[in-house]
Amino acid sequence: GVRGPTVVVIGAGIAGIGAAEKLYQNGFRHIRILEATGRSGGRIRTQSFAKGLVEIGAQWIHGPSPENLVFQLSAQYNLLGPDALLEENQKMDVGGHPPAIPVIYTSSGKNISMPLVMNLTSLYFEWLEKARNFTKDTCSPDASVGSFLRQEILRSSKEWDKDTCELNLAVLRSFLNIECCVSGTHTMDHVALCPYGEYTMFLGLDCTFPTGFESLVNRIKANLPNDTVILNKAVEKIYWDGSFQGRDSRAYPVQVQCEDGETFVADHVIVTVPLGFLKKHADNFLSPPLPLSKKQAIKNLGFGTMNKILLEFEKPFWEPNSSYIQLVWEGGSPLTEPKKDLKKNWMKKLSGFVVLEPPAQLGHILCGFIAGEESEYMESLSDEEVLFTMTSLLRQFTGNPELPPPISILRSKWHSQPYTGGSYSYVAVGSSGSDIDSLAEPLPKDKDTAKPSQVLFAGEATERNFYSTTHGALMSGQREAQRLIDRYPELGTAVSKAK
Ligand code: 6YU
Repeated sequence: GVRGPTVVVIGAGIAGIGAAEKLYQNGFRHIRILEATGRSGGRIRTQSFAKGLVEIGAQWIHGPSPENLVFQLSAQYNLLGPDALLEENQKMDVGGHPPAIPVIYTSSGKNISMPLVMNLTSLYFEWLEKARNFTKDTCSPDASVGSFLRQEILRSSKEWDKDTCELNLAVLRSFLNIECCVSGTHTMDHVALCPYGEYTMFLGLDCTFPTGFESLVNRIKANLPNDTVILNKAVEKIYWDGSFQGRDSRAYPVQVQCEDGETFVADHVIVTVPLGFLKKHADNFLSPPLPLSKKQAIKNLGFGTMNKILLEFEKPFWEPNSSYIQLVWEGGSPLTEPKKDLKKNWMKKLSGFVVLEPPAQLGHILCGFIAGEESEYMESLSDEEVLFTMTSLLRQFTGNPELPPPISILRSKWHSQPYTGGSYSYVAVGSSGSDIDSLAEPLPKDKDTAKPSQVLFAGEATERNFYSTTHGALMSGQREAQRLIDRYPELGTAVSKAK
């Protein structure tokens, strides 16, 4: 026919915007992005706070080096500061954790010696490295990263005398609280051991965006015609394989139905909704329904919560040049799970505070990180309650009962966002990397050459080696765009002729 293919993209996060842009650059001219909320960017979200900008979602480019698509584009669009562009920083191997030396605060205000912390840190990193070396042939399918770490801790703890042991365990508990933030999970006991090493890290010292992470999304979006993204258009159901009424069903195989009743027909739809949304709606989101393999992948893969608590202070109480304040609760241990009474204990899951730079521009801001059920509980509290708890906590840890409270607070609440339902995905015990591949599989399967795929799946959770990141999300969007581009070679030819 003469009309070019019509593509509907669901979700205006970086996966959706990235997919649309790649299609557009390859000659596709009928593209719509339907976004449920009133903004694009999804889990990339920059907001004004204090005297500057802060990130409510993604914060760092993890592994900013030339292989990383997010780094590539951000550098190309001039969105990075001078440090990020230094070649030596792009070559740095930080193993997924920035090499910041933390300032440690303990719940009794007791000092922990630096050598003790350094020793434990290097032990802990050795264990994490070991955890990444398992494969499905070398470990039991129900093993978790948590159970593995516990075993290593138990082994080492036999060599510690009683006093050191208690303190070491308390410090290791706080490392685990950080790890829960990194994996976006309630406990590392939920994170599968065998596939842990499939997650791949690029070289490079993590960096941030002086003008906000969202400036990258806006820059990519600017390459699309103005009316491509339709906001406040939540999709309720996808009818595919011509399974809908009306004359359009003869011309188009897919119809997308929105919550407000509006419908859009398409040749292809790219679904980029978060795994957290799919977990709630997998049964009714498609007609015909999702195949069993996909439903199982959606159920079994992990999608937890990690939130930020941003606090602005009139004056910093921390030492100048501190970059990370780590909280150690004495009496805590990685060998036992924290107490269940969330009202009383939720704040003990807080792993610590990143000191946001540059202070001159921003004001004095600490960004707290908290994962799991405690983080979800925190979402149910009021700003006043959280501010009050943070003030008491900091007074306790600094040993200064007069410490002035923060002058303002801003929090993320990713678990309660109906179109997100958490922070990011992980490979949970009971699932494996092949579940990620099932999730990414288009419908009908691509191999069936008679029928081009109608429903394609992208988003952070569909990238087997780069899930939970912005670059993984962007790669997934481009991957699905490429799948369609390969189907319409004539469009690409038209573009290169026009050039
Ligand atoms: C990164 C980082 N980072 C912190 C926090 C969070 C995340 N990430 P989107 O959700 O963006 O878009 C989907 C859209 O669909 C959305 O707009 C919806 O509204 C819409 N939608 C849903 N339903 C719909 C419907 N029915 N109809 C229409 N529209 C609908 N990544 O690179 N650096 O520092 C962080 C961080 C608090 C919440 C992060 C970070 C994750 C990224 O933000 C995320 O992956 C992408 O933005 C997702 O893009 P998308 O397009 O797929 O979905 C070993 C090992 C361990 C593994 N983990 C290690 C890495 C640790 C991850 N880092 C986390 C750290 C921080 C601080």
